[in-house]
Amino acid sequence: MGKENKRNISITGSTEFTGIRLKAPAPYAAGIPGVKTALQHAFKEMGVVRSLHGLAHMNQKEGFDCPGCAWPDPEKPSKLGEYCENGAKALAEEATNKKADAAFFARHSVEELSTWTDYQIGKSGRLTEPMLLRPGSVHYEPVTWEKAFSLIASELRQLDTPDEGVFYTSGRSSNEAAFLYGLFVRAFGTNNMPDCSNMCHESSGVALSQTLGIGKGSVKLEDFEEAEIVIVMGQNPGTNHPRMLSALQKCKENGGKIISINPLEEAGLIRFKNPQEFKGVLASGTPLTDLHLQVKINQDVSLLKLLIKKLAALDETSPQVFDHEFINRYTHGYEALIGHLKQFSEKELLALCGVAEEHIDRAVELLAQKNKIIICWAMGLTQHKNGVANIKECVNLLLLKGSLGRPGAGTCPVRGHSNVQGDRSVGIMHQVSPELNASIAKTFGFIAPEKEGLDTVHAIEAMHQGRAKVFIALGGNFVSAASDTIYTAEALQNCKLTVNISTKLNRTHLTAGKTALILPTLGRSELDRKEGKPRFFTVENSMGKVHRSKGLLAPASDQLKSEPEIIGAMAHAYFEGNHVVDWEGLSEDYALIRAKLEEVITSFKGLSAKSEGSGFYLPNNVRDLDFSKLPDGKAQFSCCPLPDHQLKPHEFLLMTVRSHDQFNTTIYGLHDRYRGVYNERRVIFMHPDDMRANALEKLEVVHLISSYDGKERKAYNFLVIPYNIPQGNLASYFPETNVLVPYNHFADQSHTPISKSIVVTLEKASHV
Ligand SMILES: Nc1nc2c(c(=O)[nH]1)N[C@H]1C(S)=C(S)[C@@H](COP(=O)(O)OP(=O)(O)OC[C@H]3O[C@@H](n4cnc5c(=O)[nH]c(N)nc54)[C@H](O)[C@@H]3O)O[C@H]1N2
Ligand SMILES: Nc1nc2c(c(=O)[nH]1)N[C@H]1C(S)=C(S)[C@@H](COP(=O)(O)OP(=O)(O)OC[C@H]3O[C@@H](n4cnc5c(=O)[nH]c(N)nc54)[C@H](O)[C@@H]3O)O[C@H]1N2
Ligand code: SF4
Ligand SMILES: [Mo]
Repeated sequence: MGKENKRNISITGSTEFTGIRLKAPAPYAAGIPGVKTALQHAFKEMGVVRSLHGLAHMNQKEGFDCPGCAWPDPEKPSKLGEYCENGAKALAEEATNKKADAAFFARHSVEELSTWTDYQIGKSGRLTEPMLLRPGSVHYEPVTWEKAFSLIASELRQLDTPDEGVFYTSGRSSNEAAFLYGLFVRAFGTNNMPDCSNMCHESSGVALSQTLGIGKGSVKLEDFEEAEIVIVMGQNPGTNHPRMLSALQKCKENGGKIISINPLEEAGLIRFKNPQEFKGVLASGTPLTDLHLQVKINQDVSLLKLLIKKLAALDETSPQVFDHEFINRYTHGYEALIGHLKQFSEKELLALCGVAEEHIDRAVELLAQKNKIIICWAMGLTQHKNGVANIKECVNLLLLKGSLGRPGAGTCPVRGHSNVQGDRSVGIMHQVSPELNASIAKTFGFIAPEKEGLDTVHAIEAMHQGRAKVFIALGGNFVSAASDTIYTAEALQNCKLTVNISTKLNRTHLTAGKTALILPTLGRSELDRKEGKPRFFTVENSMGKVHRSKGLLAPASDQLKSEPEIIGAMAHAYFEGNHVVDWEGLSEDYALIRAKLEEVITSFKGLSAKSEGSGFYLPNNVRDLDFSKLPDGKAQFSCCPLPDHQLKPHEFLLMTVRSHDQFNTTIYGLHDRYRGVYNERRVIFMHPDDMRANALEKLEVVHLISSYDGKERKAYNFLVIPYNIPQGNLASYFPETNVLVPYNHFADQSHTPISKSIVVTLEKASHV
């Protein structure tokens, strides 16, 4: 805990059990239970009228973009409703009628709140007015907006260098808010802009930029209708991107095949009952996965190398297996890749990946015949030490098959937060972009800093070591989302000031710096009005399409400010009106922000007009097969080493995943319906043979221990559940297990924490 911070804060909250019930894992996704759960959540939090009003406008052209994930809306949204169970839950969470107001904070101290579970904290309701936590105090108290902004300005001015400030962003902010925030941080003088991407798809961004010249995916939604094969790797769409199942369903209906690659057999990938269709609710639904490759955790590179090696052998006898015309014309490094593969024996790769050879051969047979292939992936590939290599190996396969830049084929990194991709596009990044800086200088007349800033893991270290002293977050829940919870909490508590611009209370408000502010803001779904006129903003979906979003529900409180208003006022207070940018003017007029955004980032040219209706696609060089920015002007093959895990006996690889009832650190409920776990989150999924070998009974209580660089980290109280998972592998939920992830172990190049391959041992609770 920080030296001057004497508050007695529980970092992890309660570790008590909540009363587990187990059932068999679900045989299908969505259907009637999906609709029922969606409406139950919405009605309970928002009441019937507000729920129906909100849901009817979500993902509709004149409405607001779902605050859930980044999956795109179809061209013609259904009048029946264009949302899924989790979209409804996300809305219910945001548009709840409950309030965490001044009376709430007077009743509950931060010390008391810190002992609550994340579920209890989240259920306290919407933040309604700015709140201040004074040094030494344990109660947040109301503060005026004016005082809050002048406090921030004064703390920022007292820093020895702008690099002592850290400015985090979570991916729910609009393009307009994120652009303004990035502009302010650069005008302030630092590139310390860690963001949730650093913990998420950063590995995808790095791998795709290096191999294909753009850090984003290449497919459009309609490509799923034409794809012959869709590979879904390291992703659980049934829970995290539910409407992706409709796209997979269309692919199947058109004769496509689906291969899933995952240590778990996720229910959402087995069978789908589309609740938007009459037949989907009543009949047995669509079987989705044709072939499941049950890979061991972090052995995707071994698996992909094996598939490619076998395909290469077939290609020697029938050279149409690979697309040689494409390879010759568009790629670099083919010979090197084929040479590199000779280092590995099929037997070795087979043993490493743990998949049955007959399944591998079936996959090879399917892939050999087809060349319209889409690979979709998410956190199961990115959150490993070799996260970047995982994705480069996917690119290798697509390049060999010529599966890029043609209909029905391409890369599909499925993004998490609803505007995480847009935030990056408009300048939220810790790296320096000379083009962006030049554009800023031209448009605004100030010089943006040229020193690379801190990403998430390095920002934590800097705050812990006292090199950074003010932490400001535009959304998110930093302490629970980041790795090494206790170390990260200490880092925040070390700060002189922590500021959270938030919609809901979360643990980061409690692991506060010496002084802390909560600045409550409008959510996506809420009516944002200026002088009586409703305003809209823009977002970018997972497939690079930018469109408008306009909230319509009555705001949680009349004291809320929009994100651009908060950022503008903060900047205005800091510069005291002495700056080349008219911060106040910009923050009030989103059209003006858009006009400047178009000027600074040329791919957004025409934003104001083109974002109308279903929006517009940003340029994408892979779609045009233009690799001119890469070495040789070609797409790059990569020769990636195998992952290196030397596990000792009794050590396991643990992946930290999402339950069906959470959105990241927001816990909607305590069930994980598709995996058959009810009313409990402190569970650990384990292979029955591993349980026997370790003399563990079903529902026995264990503690999880990770040990890196001689430091032991412990997560207490987990119930063992026998599950269909590869031997030597374990699964549990985040954020409860983030205490185990060492902050200084992360992916090469992308610095994404290793949240999906943590080496752990188990300790029986009774032994303590
Ligand atoms: N309802 C809901 N929707 C969400 C979110 C949420 O929390 N709740 N979060 C949003 C965000 S920010 C994101 S980034 C996405 C996350 O979406 P996902 O990436 O689907 O989320 P995870 O639960 O982390 O699931 C990872 C999947 O990868 C598998 N996996 C783990 N390790 C490996 C591996 O080594 N190899 C392979 N092949 N598979 C592996 C796991 O079994 C699991 O199925 O979802 C977004 N949408
Ligand atoms: N172990 C482990 N750790 C992980 C992951 C994992 O798979 N395993 N996944 C990682 C991933 S992929 C991600 S993206 C990060 C997520 O990291 P974050 O984005 O930091 O976390 P969230 O839980 O999404 O943030 C929720 C909070 O955002 C605020 N909020 C919600 N909507 C809005 C809004 O419209 N505006 C503002 N200003 N605030 C809002 C609310 O106050 C809410 O409490 O976590 C990462 N951490
Ligand atoms: S798939 Fe994602 S964006 Fe679409 S409704 Fe569901 S949660 Fe919202
Ligand atoms: Mo994410």
